[in-house]
Amino acid sequence: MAQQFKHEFKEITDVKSAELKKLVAEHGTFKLGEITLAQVFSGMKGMTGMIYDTSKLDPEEGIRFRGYSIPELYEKLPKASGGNQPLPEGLFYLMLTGKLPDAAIVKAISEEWEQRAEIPQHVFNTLDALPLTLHPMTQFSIGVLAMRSESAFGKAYDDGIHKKDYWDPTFEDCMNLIARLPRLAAYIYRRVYHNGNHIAPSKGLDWSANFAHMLGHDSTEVAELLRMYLTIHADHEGGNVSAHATHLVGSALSDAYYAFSAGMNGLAGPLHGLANQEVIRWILDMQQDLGGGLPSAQQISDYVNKTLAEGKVVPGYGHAVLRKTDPRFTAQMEFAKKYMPNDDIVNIVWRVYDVVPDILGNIKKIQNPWPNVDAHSGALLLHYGIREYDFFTVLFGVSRALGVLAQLCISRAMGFPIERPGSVTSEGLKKRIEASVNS
Ligand code: HAX
Repeated sequence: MAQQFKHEFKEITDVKSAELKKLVAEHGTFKLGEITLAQVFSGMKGMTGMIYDTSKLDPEEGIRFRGYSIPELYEKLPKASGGNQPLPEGLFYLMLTGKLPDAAIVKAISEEWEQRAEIPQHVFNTLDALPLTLHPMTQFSIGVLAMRSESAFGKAYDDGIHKKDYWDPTFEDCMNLIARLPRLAAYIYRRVYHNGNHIAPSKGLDWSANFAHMLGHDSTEVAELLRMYLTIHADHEGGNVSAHATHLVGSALSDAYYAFSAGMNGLAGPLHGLANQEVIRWILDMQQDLGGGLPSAQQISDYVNKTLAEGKVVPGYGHAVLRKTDPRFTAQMEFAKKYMPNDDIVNIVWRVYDVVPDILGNIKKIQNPWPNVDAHSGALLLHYGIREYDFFTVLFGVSRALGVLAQLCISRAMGFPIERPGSVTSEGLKKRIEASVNS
């Protein structure tokens, strides 16, 4: 299957690549926008600076993967037998090829990843040498780098591979890495929180169900939760920190291990993926401060104002691009309504959602007062007893691999060049503006 799938990907990408090269040759001076000083100062917001095919984010509608919204994915992607959640294997195929998979392809990808999932012993030894107190995201990134001993691209490059063939070992590395991430993540989880009592992978399960099993959860509901979780976190167009970091590092012909590890170091920031642990920490702290139970709307409002007065952000709210409630938040809310409508923490999440947008919406500088993906995810995990919130960003990272590594395959196959934007010094900027004002 791998060979067939790989060649299908290459054929599709060759056609796209030829189209793109023609576009650039014929319309290379086409303007995609102008860059203002305010944009540069705001972290390059709204500046289009790369081609990224796997997904596109609309500020009002939210994410679309190859044109499909989350509700559309629910309708069109194959599901596990008896399940309602899309299988992330199918999303990977869609992101890579732009085509909707059928159940046979999804099953074949599950089987392929199962076969590729073995991790060399030295990776476990490396992890075992780390302090248990080291943040799981740091362990995850180190584990990914330790797996670089297996880099097909690194070896092929040393052996003098022709540049037209770079895509092939990149594809192999991405498939291997994705296949191994659940095992790596579960190893870290069991090592840190379950006395190193590890659980071996099981045969014949899909990628998410096997991950749930290795974490210590064999119920259908947790498998379904992970199928949903690993699907909705997979990609968020190219400009977010984890996607862009992976893309940037990959553009130097660093292999998938280097590039993905860089992306994970970005995901570990509290303004990005780490927000999922911060949300739960914030909710539990609030609950503790208030003596437990379900806080009232007024109590939540007071706690939000206290958080803001202390110069902190309200985690799980706001977004650099989105301007409405994140559809990934809504997908999780639907899941919770179905499986755990009476859960205490879930109900706090919903009550926070009733209160926070009004407060943040009244603060002029805040562009988006609505919840993002991280506002809900932790509550679902807590419900099933996965309470170690320091670990939550690792789960996000396993999912994010699908999007950023699909794009890495595409970028290599398209022969994208090294990224090298320009910069300006503060003094140089002042001089340029003075010269322009005085001219
Ligand atoms: N609470 C308090 N202040 C907030 C805020 C929030 N939730 N969201 C934005 N602001 C503040 C910003 O800190 C900024 O203040 P300063 O000018 O004083 O620095 C101001 O409002 C303008 O910010 P913005 O233009 O609305 O938003 P940015 O694009 O700068 O930042 C962030 C977007 C997501 C980083 C921001 O909304 C935030 O910090 N949110 C809380 C952390 C969070 O949930 N992060 C996860 C985002 C989704 C994601 O990547 N998931 O992985």
